[in-house]
Amino acid sequence: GDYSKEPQRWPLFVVNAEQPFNAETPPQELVKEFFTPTEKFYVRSHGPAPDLNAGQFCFHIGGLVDPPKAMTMQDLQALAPKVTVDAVLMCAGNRRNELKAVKPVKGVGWELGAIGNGSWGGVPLREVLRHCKVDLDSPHLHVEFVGVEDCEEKTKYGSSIPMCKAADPKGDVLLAWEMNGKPLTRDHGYPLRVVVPGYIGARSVKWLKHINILDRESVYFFQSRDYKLFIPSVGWDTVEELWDLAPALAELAVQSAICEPLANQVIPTGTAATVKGYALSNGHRITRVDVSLDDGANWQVAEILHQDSREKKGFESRYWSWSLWQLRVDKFPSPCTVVCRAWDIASNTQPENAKNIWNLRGVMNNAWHRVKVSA
Ligand code: MTE
Ligand code: MO
Repeated sequence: GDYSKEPQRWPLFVVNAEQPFNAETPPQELVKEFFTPTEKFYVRSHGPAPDLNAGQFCFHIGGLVDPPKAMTMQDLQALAPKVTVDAVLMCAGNRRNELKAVKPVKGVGWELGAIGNGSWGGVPLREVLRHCKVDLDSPHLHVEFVGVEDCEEKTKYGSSIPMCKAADPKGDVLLAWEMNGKPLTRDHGYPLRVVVPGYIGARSVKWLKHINILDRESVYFFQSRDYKLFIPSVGWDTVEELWDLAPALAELAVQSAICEPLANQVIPTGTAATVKGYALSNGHRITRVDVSLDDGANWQVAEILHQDSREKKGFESRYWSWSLWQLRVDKFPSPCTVVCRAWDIASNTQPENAKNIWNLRGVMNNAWHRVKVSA
């Protein structure tokens, strides 16, 4: 790939790979604001960042549509009123380094910052599908998205979601051209990307070029040979015949992490400090975040500071943003291990140990998050 025209980037990013660019937000920056500022929002790309011109851009809707259509940005913006959807994007590889610490895994290393909360502006995918007279009620159909760029995996970036998500008015899937009130930046998919709330970030295809209606899942690498979950006993020697049997990851699991204090931070014994972090689920409302200051022996309930408002949503199932939380501690019992775990409205909670959910691609780590604090 040609990396000579990459955009300017935020100097405080924790860069995990330069080419393609993979960078995460430092933990303490994540909990500063409910909406992650665009320039600080993690970037996960599989190839060079395309440099496209919105005025000349068009995308195509093909596959099981008759006739196939091409649309410009103007066509799209004229199709239906713009809506905004507030939603987290999180990479399935977020917190991969904790799995790596158990046993080596393949994939870009991430701490807990491959996540951000954005406000996305665009047109519901449902409106575009309806405009193309796609059968919205066919549960066997899948909607495939393909980006423009050539990935280091020697293929286009392609992925799909089931029609029942794509066409669901409560699924809030968006073809977005705005992020936090401004046009998308190059790193985040300018001029057009998909936003699939509640799903792993990999399904929110950037630099969207093709939408294909299929009667099967996408067979692109990122759907069929990546982003799948296996039992810890499966290694690279045994995985080959298992890829097609394992479902592609889609919905997120309940997740939370501690952003303050930082790992190995010094908090003098008996001084006051605040534990802060994020929590989210697959759209289910976060109902409780528990914090332990003694490695899980005793728990306290943290205060939820900010989450999607119920009045606005009117459902328990469209909390696509994260919840930010804190626990004020008057006298910190340092040295100690701080732990957090979240619960959602369906009483889903997180597994205790990363060891038991280790998998060879290092995805979907939502184990209790632990941070060691020194005295
Ligand atoms: N879309 C394209 N075209 N190319 C990519 O490399 N990466 C995916 C997804 N969409 C990717 C893509 C992955 S794995 C994630 S986690 C999110 O985009 C990251 O979105 P962001 O870089 O805007 O945070
Ligand atoms: Mo990702």
